[in-house]
Amino acid sequence: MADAAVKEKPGTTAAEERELTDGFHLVIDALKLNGVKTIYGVPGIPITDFGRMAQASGLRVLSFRHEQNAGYAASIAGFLTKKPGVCLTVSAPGFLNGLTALAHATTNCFPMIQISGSSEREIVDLQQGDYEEMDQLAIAKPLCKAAFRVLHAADIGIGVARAIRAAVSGRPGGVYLDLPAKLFAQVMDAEAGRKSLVKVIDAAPAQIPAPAAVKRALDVLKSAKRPLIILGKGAAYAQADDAIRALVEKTGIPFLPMSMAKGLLPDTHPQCAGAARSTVLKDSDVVMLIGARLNWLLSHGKGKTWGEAPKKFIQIDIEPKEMDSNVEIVAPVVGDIGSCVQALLDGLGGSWPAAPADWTGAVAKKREENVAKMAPRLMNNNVPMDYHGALGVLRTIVKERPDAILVNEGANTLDLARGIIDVYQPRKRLDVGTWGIMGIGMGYAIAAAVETGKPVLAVEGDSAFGFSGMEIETICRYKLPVCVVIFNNDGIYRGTDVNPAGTDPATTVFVKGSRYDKMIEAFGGVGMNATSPDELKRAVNAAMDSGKPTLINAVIDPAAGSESGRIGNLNPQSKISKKS
Ligand SMILES: Cc1ncc(C[n+]2csc(CCOP(=O)(O)OP(=O)(O)O)c2C)c(N)n1
Ligand SMILES: [Mg+2]
Repeated sequence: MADAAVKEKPGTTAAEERELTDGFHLVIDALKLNGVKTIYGVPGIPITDFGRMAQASGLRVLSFRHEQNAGYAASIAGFLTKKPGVCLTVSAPGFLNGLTALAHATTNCFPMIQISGSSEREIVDLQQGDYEEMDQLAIAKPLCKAAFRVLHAADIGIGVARAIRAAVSGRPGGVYLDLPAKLFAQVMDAEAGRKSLVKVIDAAPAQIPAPAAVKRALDVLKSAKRPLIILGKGAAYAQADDAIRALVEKTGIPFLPMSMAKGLLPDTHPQCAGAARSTVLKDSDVVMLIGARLNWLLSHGKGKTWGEAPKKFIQIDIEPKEMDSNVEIVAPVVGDIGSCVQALLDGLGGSWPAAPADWTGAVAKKREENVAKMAPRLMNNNVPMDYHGALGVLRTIVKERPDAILVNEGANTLDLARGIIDVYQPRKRLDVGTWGIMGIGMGYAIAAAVETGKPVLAVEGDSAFGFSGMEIETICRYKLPVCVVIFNNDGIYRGTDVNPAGTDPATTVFVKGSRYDKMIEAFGGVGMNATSPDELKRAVNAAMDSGKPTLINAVIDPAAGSESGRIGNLNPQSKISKKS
């Protein structure tokens, strides 16, 4: 579909051109005025020229191969920067492709704005069959935090401002901004246009917790015999790293980081209870949640995981509705994480009693036992590789390169990497998040490299990689320092399943012995095949040293994984053993 190129209009003088502006330029000016620097998207009608003009104006416009990956990139850009990541899509199909990522951003509380071109309102509303006809605003609405449509060029400034504020204020989330094709070409007086722009002031205002709520929380915490702090990705998002560390260290309470909160304090910190997870969840008596929700990832705060003993929950969250979502919260502290943690710190005073030594000692003992049990498995040099041998190598590499960003998805590849690879700095581990979604890999890797300038190590199940694999061309095109390691076990969970009917391959297996490394060579990247932990170590170190786009095919024993990784218990079970 060839779009019109940007051309000077015949018959207009330069002076006349200067006095006018249009929808294209107003959207660009509004985004730039509000500090947007990067747009992630896929071009096409009606936003091709918009992308060109945005790029010409100095915005970075990164073109992807599929909108979902551009959307995931925008979502994680939002997480990393506390500013809305912007994803740009074409009408109907492009819009829908991006929408999964927008819903994902909302679920994970990442600020993101999907800006989508859309077809002509008059025709869409009469359902007369326009090019890519769809009532996009109506479809987006239930899947995001807010959705807006702008019909007049004079409203672009306010529309962009509303989108930004909705995305980042309170609990962050995804926002949809619908821009029909006609809007882009609408012309208005340039001076009036400039005046119509809105610079959002204090887009995410601090939300200070009530002193009484802080005191209540501290009283509960003080009464604890076996306290535990759980850090969620909300805590990582807050960028209140020093205050959080001070609170943990001053109280001496063991802490458990959720997956994307790993590294807020190093996993090797003496108070880290990551390797004693089941013990601390079961045996704690007071649990303080900081930016973590009691959803499925924490077994809803009840049941076997949490043990028999009565438990009191303190919860720090910006969203009041989060309180009592699953179990009673005896001390809700509502406010932004930074303000809440600072208020708690201030309230500790100079004589806060250290967490009881019998409890911290028991947790430390359990942790050391578990770490010691794991250690020999991580040092194996088996061929074919198992997950532990391969991850043992990556664990050492991340320890030596703590500023690299680790992107991780898969089932076994995810669950085992989460447990094995220690993280040392905040916001260095990016993964499947609340939904356990496959497909975030390459989009996250691209945005992580672009937004932070740091090297990226993406550890991917072979199935997980397939969801966004074409973006290795994007990685090569923009010459990003991304090393992708594919844990190739010939399939989903395992590569050993057999279809009892003997016809097609089993549903969970792929082509055996695939060489994913060959794919990146097609785009000028470096491909390597690794069959042993030693080979894997050499290959990853070479890639990280070079900073060149690299894809390493790590051959994993097809029999090594388990069904659904660590969450096989969530699979429904058929009670009927055989159906004829
Ligand atoms: C969007 C999406 N589709 C499907 C799934 C179901 N699913 C969970 S893990 C997984 C792939 C696991 O295989 P792989 O990435 O190869 O990891 P392995 O366990 O083999 O190491 C799939 C398809 C999902 N989580 N998200
Ligand atoms: Mg696999």
